[in-house]
Amino acid sequence: MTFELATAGHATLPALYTAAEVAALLRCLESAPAAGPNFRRSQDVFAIRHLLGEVPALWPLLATSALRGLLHELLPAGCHLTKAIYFDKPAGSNWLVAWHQDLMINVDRRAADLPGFGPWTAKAGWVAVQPPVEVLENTVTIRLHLDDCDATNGALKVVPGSHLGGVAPAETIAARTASATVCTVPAGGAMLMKPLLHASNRSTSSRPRRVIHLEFSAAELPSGLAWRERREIV
Ligand SMILES: O=C(O)CCC(=O)C(=O)O
Repeated sequence: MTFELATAGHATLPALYTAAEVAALLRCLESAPAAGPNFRRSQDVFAIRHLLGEVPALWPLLATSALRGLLHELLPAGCHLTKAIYFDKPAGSNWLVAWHQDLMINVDRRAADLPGFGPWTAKAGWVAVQPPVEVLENTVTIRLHLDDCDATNGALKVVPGSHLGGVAPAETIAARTASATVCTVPAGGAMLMKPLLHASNRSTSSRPRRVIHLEFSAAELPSGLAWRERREIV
C-alpha cells in the first residue's frame, strides 16, 4: 500500500474503521453546532473547515489504533495533522469539483521573504500559502468515508502518477485527465492520496457521500511560520 501510494499517488483501504466507529463519528458530527465562518451549508454541500477546532469531540473517535498504525506505516519518522475538513455531498447534489491539486497549506500568519513559499492568499481572515514542493511531497491525505461511495455519489476521480513532478501546469491538465480512475470506497474505508490531480462529479444517487478529509505532514515549516491546525500525533 505504501508502494502504491508512492507510485500511483493514491490507494484505497476498504476497512479502516468499524461500522460502530463510523456510527459514533456520524452521531458526533450530527450533534455539532452548525454555524460560523467555518461552516458552509447549501442544498448541494455541507462543509466544516477547521473541523477539529469546530468539533473537538471528533478527535478521540478518529485517533484509533488503526489510524495511528496506518500513519506509522506511511510516515514512519512521525507526523502531525495539518488540516481537517468534513464534506457532506448530499443525495442528488449538484456540487462538482473541477480538476486540481491540493497545493495550499493553512498557516498562522503571512511571513515575509520565505524562499519557495508563495503565492499567499487570505480568505475570511485565514492565511494560506503554497509551500515548496518538498513540503507537498511529505503530505498524505486520508479521506475517511462514512457512506459507501462510487461514481454515482461523488467518488473522487484521480490521475494516477500526477503527484510526481510537482505542480502540473494548467495547460497540461485536460490531456492528463484521459487516464483518470474513479476511487470507489466502502463506508469505514479510506482513500489515501498524495497531492495529485483530482476532481469529483455531481451526485446522481439517492445516497449521501460524507467524508472526513485529514491531511498529515512529516515536514517542518521554517521558524516563524506554523500550520494553523497543527495537532501532534503521539
Ligand atoms: O470532496 C470532494 O468531492 C472534493 C474535495 C477536494 O477536492 C479537496 O478537498 O481538495
